[in-house]
Amino acid sequence: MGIHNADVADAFDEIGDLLAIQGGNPFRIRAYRRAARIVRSFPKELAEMHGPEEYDAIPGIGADLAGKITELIGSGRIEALERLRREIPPQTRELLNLPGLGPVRVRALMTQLKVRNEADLSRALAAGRVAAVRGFGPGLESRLEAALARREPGAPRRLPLSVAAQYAVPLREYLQSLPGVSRVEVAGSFRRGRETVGDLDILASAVSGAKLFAALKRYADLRELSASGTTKASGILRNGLQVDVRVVAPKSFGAALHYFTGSKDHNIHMRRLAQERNLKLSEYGLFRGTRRLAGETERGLYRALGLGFIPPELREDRGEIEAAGRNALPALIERSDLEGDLHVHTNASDGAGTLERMVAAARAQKLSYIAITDHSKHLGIVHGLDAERLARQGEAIDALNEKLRGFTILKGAEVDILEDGRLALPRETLERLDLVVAAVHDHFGLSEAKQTARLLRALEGPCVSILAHPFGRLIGEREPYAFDFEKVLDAVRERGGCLEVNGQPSRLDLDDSHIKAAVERGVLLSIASDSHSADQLGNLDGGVRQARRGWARRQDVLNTRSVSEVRALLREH
Ligand code: DGT
Ligand code: CA
Ligand code: CA
Repeated sequence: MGIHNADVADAFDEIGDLLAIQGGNPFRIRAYRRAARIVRSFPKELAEMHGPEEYDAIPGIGADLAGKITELIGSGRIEALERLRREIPPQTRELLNLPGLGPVRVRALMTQLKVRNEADLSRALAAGRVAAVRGFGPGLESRLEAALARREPGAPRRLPLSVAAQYAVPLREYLQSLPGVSRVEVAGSFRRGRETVGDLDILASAVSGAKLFAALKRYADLRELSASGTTKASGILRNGLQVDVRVVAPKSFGAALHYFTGSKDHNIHMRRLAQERNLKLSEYGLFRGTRRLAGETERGLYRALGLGFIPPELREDRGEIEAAGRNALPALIERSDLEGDLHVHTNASDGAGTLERMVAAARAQKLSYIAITDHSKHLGIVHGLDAERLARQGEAIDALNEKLRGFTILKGAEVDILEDGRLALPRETLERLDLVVAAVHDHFGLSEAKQTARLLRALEGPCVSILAHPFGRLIGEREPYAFDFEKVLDAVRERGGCLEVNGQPSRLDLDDSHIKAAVERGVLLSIASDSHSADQLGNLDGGVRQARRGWARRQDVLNTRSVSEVRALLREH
């Protein structure tokens, strides 16, 4: 049985939740949550590494957690988690799935109202006792009532794209390697690069559907499979992800790939377009009467409708079909367009790699510059830099730049935006840097008006070049904070600044629709890896995918420019 990083992360999250329900040590709880986040987006499969010492070397994973990872990979279970599960009944744990209920609130319900399951909660709500519990207001009360009313047990959850990929990629490779299988594609939201995926839609071209399904039944990560006939099967992977598999004839492969890539809205619009031309579009092809005009390839299908090829990332019916009709599709940015990365950490703050190591990793990614942007000294960050240490890092960068050929390190910092919008480092310090990446790392719960004022104050000062992860969300974990995006866009544009598309798999922040809005307003983007170790430079791929979903072209992205152009733009700014 293969244990994937997502399984380790889920186990750590669950331990964190259960400890919190028990009122456990906040530092331990935080350590588990942090480890879960790190592991979930860790670019290498832990199961393929060499045990505890290597896990221990990952920043954020201590000896204790390294041991737990080893235990889970070796035995399929973590004894400490099993014990917690015995101590807290499953019905109580399920309360965590309700909106607004985290472990702290579940604990409050348990200790103050003796609520242990949904039935208890319904009774407490009906009796009007919940609003009186600390941290529960009337808003939350009515959300809980609504959620309990429409509750479907075991409702499916969406997985982050990066997690789904850990299952989808090996599954595709497995199917592709079977004899008699000529082509396999993962379609659906996965192919469109949506940040979360509801299920996997797999298309295959094979000599025998029956043989393919028989082989699929033997796939280790599959929990169950039900095939109906020889063209359709549905299964559930061990992590609960549903997989729909269809076997299609080569002459229909393009049409099927188009249909099952979606989105549904894109498909409906395309079908209407076909109808207007007295054609019929289906997953089997494009037809006039019974004559097949296209179907073997997607390109042929679009061409037969008078359209250029629409990249899957654009297929959301947000104007891409009209644009294709006017021959005005954007030439979307590609990974190879990136020349540098303007948000990289080292072990001077909370990263794992030395300066030299991060440079080597960036060169391996075919970049020609990076900006080192370690954290400013502020709460929450243990090793944040003050003016003094930042100056010393600057000297080290100068020295290394002397030695480097064909590569440049820019001096930067990731500076906290304080609650009132001031920056955590003084202006004189920041002015000595090549660029300043500013970010919100606390006080997420301010009102929209206050959060907007905070951001505007930071952006309107002379220092900030790039606003990092502008919404502060963590996918599936933390909602974006509230602020007036339009006002922030205007402020950034006026000052010639830049908004970040953070490529960390749990962030992907800006999201696609906000990227599109920024591009339409002519606001420059910085696609950044926000690397905390050498292997995280690969986050740039996810950032590029998200930027493509937001219609971004090469010219919309600052770090497609050469280092001298970037320097000139930053100076102007
Ligand atoms: P997901 O799985 O929720 O992340 O999103 P999708 O887009 O993968 O949706 P899914 O798995 O329900 O269906 C896969 C594709 O099949 C979808 O993108 C478009 C196509 N499709 C599904 N239902 C319909 C439909 O009712 N009409 C049309 N035209 N296409 C559909
Ligand atoms: Ca799907
Ligand atoms: Ca599906």
